[in-house]
Amino acid sequence: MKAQARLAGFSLVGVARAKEPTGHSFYRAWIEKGYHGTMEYLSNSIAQRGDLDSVLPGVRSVLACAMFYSRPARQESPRIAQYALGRDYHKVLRGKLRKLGLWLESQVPGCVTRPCVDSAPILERELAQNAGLGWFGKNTCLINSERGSWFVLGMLLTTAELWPDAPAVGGCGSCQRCVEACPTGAIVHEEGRWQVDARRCVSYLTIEHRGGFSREQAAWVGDWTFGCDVCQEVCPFNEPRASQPMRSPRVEEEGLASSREWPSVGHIATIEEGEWDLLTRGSAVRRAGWSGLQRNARANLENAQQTKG
Ligand code: B12
Ligand code: SF4
Repeated sequence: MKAQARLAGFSLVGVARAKEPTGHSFYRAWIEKGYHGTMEYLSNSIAQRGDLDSVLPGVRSVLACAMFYSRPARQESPRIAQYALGRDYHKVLRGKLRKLGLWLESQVPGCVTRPCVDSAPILERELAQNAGLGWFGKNTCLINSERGSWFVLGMLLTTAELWPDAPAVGGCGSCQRCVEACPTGAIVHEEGRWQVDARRCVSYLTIEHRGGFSREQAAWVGDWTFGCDVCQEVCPFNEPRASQPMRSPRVEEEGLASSREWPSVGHIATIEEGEWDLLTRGSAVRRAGWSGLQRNARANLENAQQTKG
């Protein structure tokens, strides 16, 4: 199964038992504090996220897969998070997981599989940690000790019993680079755990937040037009290493790494709906919506003006 997943282009692959997540009470407390902002799909699915059986009845195992997407150069203007520069990873990963699922179903007659990339109510990072892929950093990203955190995750849930891996162990030690570099102070330490108050997170504001920005929110966004990579850029585990490529082998041919041509921030601030539609087709950037992307670019322009003034 793992060999098949590697052939499909995944760099990290592991198996976790489908058990009740230990971080579920933490998840609930995070929601109760309102840290999810307006992401109602998170607050509407608290119970489901503690019960994998509600996503796939009879589930026994989870195949956790990671694909790396790091690029040689960042996209500066418009400033867009690296994961979103190529083809929408949801589509790329889901297609691969679906094929892996069909393969497993052919090997284990009667078993059922379900591919999940973000959309299903599951705690992907905890499952991936249990499958040995990486551990939770202070920025809450999953970090692999050898290869860093520039990866996206996909899960294949299955009723088949697969041999589980050992959970990943590791930690940031005394390093606080991400906490200090976060432009909005979104990474906080409460109840003995590091967590992200999404309401202050630039990634949330530019991707998930709906409606206009308050003055404070507009200033927080800075020059980011979509997403934010700051807490990963400063992470020492993400320093490029010759021995460990920061991209998965199939990333280029899948289009996950290829950049499209982005118009200027000024252009995006007033982009027509039809042009936005063409520009963001098949891209994760579409998630911000037409008015959301315009709003982000307008905030970028205002912030640039203020810096000049
Ligand atoms: C909502 C969401 C967001 C929100 C909230 C982020 C957050 N930190 O929670 C926002 C919009 C801000 C966001 C931003 C980003 N996201 Co996001 N996001 C998600 C999503 C859909 C749910 C995450 C969630 O449940 N959050 C709630 C909090 C409470 O959960 P948590 O932080 O995972 O908390 C767990 C741990 O704290 C754990 N825990 C704590 N201590 C301990 C101890 C032990 C022993 C154990 C077992 C567990 C444990 O318990 C909690 C529950 O499991 C996941 C996909 C998914 N379905 O999981 C992607 C996901 C986490 N995001 C991802 C990415 C790539 C990003 C960005 C990097 C994108 C960008 N460049 O802009 C940023 C990173 C910002 C950051 N520092 O977190 C990737 C992460 C890959 C990785 N290497 O970690 C995921 C997995 C999507 C994917 N399929 O690849 N995201
Ligand atoms: S993504 Fe940006 S704003 Fe969000 S926690 Fe990381 S550094 Fe802070």
